[in-house]
Amino acid sequence: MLCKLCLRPQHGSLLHAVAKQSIHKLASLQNTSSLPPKKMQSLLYPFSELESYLDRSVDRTQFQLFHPGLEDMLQAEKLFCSSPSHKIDYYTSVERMDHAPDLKQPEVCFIGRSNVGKSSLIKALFSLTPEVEVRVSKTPGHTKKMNFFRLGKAFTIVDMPGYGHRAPRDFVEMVESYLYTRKNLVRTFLLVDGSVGLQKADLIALEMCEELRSPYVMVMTKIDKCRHGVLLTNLLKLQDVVRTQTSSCFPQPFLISSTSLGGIYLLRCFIAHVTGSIRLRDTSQS
Ligand SMILES: Nc1nc2c(ncn2[C@@H]2O[C@H](COP(=O)(O)OP(=O)(O)OP(=O)(O)O)[C@@H](O)[C@H]2O)c(=O)[nH]1
Ligand SMILES: [Mg+2]
Repeated sequence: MLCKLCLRPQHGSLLHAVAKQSIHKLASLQNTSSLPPKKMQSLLYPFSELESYLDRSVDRTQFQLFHPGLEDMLQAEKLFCSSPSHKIDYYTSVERMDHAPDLKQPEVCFIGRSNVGKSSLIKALFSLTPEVEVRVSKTPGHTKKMNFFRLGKAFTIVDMPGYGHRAPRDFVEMVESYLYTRKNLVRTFLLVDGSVGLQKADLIALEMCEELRSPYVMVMTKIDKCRHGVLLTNLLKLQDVVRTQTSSCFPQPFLISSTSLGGIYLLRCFIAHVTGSIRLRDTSQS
């Protein structure tokens, strides 16, 4: 029998499938436990690596408000593993809000400039289920539609087209009307490129989120791409804007690398928490 994808004998097709869907070696928390403690700590809590560069006078609390333990993160991780009773799948893509699926479960969405790493981040969240296809690209403006992914009956994740360079023509129509009207939306994640820091377009998006008055969270992406000093400077500037210019934004920005998976376990746990899918052991940390 021939594989439909590569027209090789079936054992070849199996190899093809395995190669195409290979799991990142650090996709699960269990695999990170074999790492040296300091490395594991920085993958789980990326801020810990930057902390030593901070002046003693800087208050660290705002950077560690959400600081769950390993057990909470393990509980959250289960929601990102597909099983017969908890199927994770791509559901649909739409260009217009009136075509959006009528889903009842809580929803979270990812917005940000084109190329900031929205689709890559979602792909990293789904690194335990590589069969769920999330398309990423070097070319800005790749995601043209709103893409819905279901995690069983627990919650939905929505990947949005980016704003800025090569954004789809009807971006505003599509994304703004989603943000203004989506009833089951519980959190918006606004992504900023950690290696370049806040840009003018990001501040416009931030203003829009403020206008909406619904809860949102800042995420710094691509933290593997720049030196610690640059990242820390960009993080402090962002945190300052969040502290002084926002009222609906969660005070703690999340740090993410979709390449190393740094910060992914913490973000999985936060999503599971805000969608009401897990109960944290120590609620003082939420
Ligand atoms: N080094 C590094 N590169 C990243 C990271 N996240 C994304 N990238 C790269 O950034 C580029 C854009 O990534 P996408 O995830 O497609 O960006 P997007 O925000 O979905 O872009 P649009 O769909 O165009 O809005 C790709 O070349 C990714 O490989 C990261 O954490 N680290
Ligand atoms: Mg995309």
